[in-house]
Amino acid sequence: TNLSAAPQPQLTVPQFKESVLKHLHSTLGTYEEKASQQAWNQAIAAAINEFVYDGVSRTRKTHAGKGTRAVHYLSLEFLMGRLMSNNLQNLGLYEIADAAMTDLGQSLSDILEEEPDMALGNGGLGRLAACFIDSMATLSLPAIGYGIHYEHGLFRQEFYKGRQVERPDEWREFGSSWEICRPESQQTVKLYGYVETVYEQGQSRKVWRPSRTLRAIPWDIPIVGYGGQNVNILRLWESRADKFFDWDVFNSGGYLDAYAESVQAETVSKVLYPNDETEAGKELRLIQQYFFSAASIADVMRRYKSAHGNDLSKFAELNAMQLNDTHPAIAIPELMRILVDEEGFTWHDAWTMTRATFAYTNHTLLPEALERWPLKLIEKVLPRHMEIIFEINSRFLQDEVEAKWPGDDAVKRKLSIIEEGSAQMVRMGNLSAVGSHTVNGVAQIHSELVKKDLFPELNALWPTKFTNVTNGITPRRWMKACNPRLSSLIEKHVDADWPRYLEKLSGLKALADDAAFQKDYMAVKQANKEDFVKVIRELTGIEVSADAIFDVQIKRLHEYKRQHLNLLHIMALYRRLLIDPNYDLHPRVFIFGAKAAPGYRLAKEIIFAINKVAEKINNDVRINNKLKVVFLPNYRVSLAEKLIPASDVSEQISLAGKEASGTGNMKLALNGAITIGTMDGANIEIAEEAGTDNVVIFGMEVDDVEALLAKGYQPADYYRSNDELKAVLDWLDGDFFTPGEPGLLSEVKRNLIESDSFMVLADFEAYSEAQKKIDTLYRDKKAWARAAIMNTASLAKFNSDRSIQDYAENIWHIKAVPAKS
Ligand code: 26W
Repeated sequence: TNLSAAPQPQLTVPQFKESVLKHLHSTLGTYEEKASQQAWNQAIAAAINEFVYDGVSRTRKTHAGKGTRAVHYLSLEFLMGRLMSNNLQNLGLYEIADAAMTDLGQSLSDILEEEPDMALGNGGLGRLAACFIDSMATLSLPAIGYGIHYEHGLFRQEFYKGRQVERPDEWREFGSSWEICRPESQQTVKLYGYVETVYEQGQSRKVWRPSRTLRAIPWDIPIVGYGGQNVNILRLWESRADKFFDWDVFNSGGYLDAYAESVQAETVSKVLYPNDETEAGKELRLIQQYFFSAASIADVMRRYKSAHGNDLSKFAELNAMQLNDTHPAIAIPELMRILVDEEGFTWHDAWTMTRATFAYTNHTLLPEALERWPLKLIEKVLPRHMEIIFEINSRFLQDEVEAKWPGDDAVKRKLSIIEEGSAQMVRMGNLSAVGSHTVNGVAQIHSELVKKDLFPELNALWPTKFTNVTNGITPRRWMKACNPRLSSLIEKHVDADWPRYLEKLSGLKALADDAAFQKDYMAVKQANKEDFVKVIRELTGIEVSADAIFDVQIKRLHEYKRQHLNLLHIMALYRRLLIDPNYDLHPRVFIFGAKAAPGYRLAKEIIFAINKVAEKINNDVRINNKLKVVFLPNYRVSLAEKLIPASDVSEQISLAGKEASGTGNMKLALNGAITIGTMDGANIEIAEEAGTDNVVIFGMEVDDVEALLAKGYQPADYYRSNDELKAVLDWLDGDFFTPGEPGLLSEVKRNLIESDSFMVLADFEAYSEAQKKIDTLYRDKKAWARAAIMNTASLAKFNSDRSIQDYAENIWHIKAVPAKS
């Protein structure tokens, strides 16, 4: 086998030890006997950074003045998690560091736990951006990620009497080892004010007179590609006041007033909005979007001009910008403003350049998640941008829509970037689609629905604009680093460069029926589960057995994801066990991890219901430990890395048509969990790749959902006609799960019977049958092992390197530029 492609360590154990001690002494100002775990962590980071920074410089030098097209990935979220073990793995230093720390009488794995997660994202979209920048660096692509340097990332979740409580996330309280501040690259961002028309030489032009200025300070996070050849940058902008302290006000005695402006300016990058899939329409959020879009474009401009001078004619040729959903869509009128107002381009030329620069990824079809901003708000905060949006819209409607559908006002109303109504709104999805050369969805079915349901007319207008790029995950973090046992086993059978070329795992297919390999593979799963039993004990005090099936649903809490379908089935199992203590059930542990948006009432009620049902079941001696329910608090990247390798069953049970892709489904399947899922998002493609025998698919498909909706969905019919379903729903009404306090869980029941927007009741029976198949399959040890191995062996398609290769070739048109050694 070819072992050469695995990253080669660039120093020995004694050298690494020496470096860590050097930094402990001269960077941290402490010594072996005194150092805290945190100090050790920082010293190791400093030792690693010697390589990382070298890579940053080599990559920069390689790109400087090279004149190759680069991509700029604009995202309001980057859910990075921890960086240390990943950086060690990608530099080929993990084993070296492990041995060095053991020599020093320390435990590397304990020290790794000191690192707080960088939780600068909500869920799927943010984690996707993090996997993507790993792949861009690994593929040696000239690429920069741009985002916001939030002081507080996604809230920390606690449970109090079963209810979610949000606490501030303090990831940077004591600084962060990985970021480099680059004050020399700061930018200013302007806001508010008015637009003036200036007449000179018989010509008129528009001049924006902003009334506020923010400073944008860049913090760079180095992104180490696998093998360490290229090190790219994630550039996160922090907001500061232009003049952070008003001395005149201070001298006249207004000490607190003197700080007022800086406090206001700093709120812009203060906190990540914790909403996943609902648009709140808050002024500060719009300012966040503009702040980082404008700073990023200014940064790209500055870099272009320093390399190529003031002639911008090659700007679009050399720069691609990807919009991660519509959150940075305001970048489109911002680039137009710079080209037309500041650089003197004609509208036509500026528009050609802008469209050649931007591409847009859609991540959701849920109407409540499609961003719409009140026109009045944009007018107030960004008056010139509002004018530009009007101009983009009127030209689009007159030149393109009118040409295709002459005289059709209905289609104009539907396609207009401005939505008419009592309050006019700007549709950011329409703006993004009109201003981009390519629009993509994130899984095959989702991309089809983008064309068919979201933008059917735009697709008719521009049939080649819409495309698909199925999501992916980085196998470095989601296998190599998080599942060392399975990685070692894999390495005994396939080439060592599998983390780069995941298709090499298909070599394992030949071993899927091999008794010895099955035994080794399942022993890895068992050991991972035994480790996780301890995690569950530490986090919740609940005792579970590693011999039970670990059935896992980890994702944001949302009705469309249907955690409550899972709950109803758990209650049904519990009821069967109470009715018949001999009910034949393989012991099962249902594990949940999920945060709810703080303002999402029903989501919080579902968390509460799961916690109350869990409490009752976990303490009921009658069921003989056959059933346990664990809701892990504060689900996050670092917890996912521990849980996924220990999972047997992957719950992917969204209502068909609603989950754009899902990426947790890929992580779990790669690590050998069997999917129980609907024909939705990437589940469909996972079933295709792993084989339909190796996943359990159930429930309505998109067509069935549409048909049921057309016929008129009556959830109460299902309630009345299914005795078990009726019994478990009625159970929520009494005080069985909330002793002495009847009715606390009634809202969940009421919602399901009266509205059930995501058809939980309609899919209950099919789900219940699918769960029986899981139970039966698990008892057949060989069949289960085979199916799990087939999943691990077949997931190459979901390597985020493949997704990024696809973007690079078909959307960005950029090529690899490997950094010189
Ligand atoms: C403005 C409020 C808001 C905030 C975030 C609306 C929508 C979002 C995101 C688009 C939500 C999100 O994370 N979507 C998920 O994106 C993943 C990556 O493509 C997909 O795998 C998930 O299916 C999709 O729900």
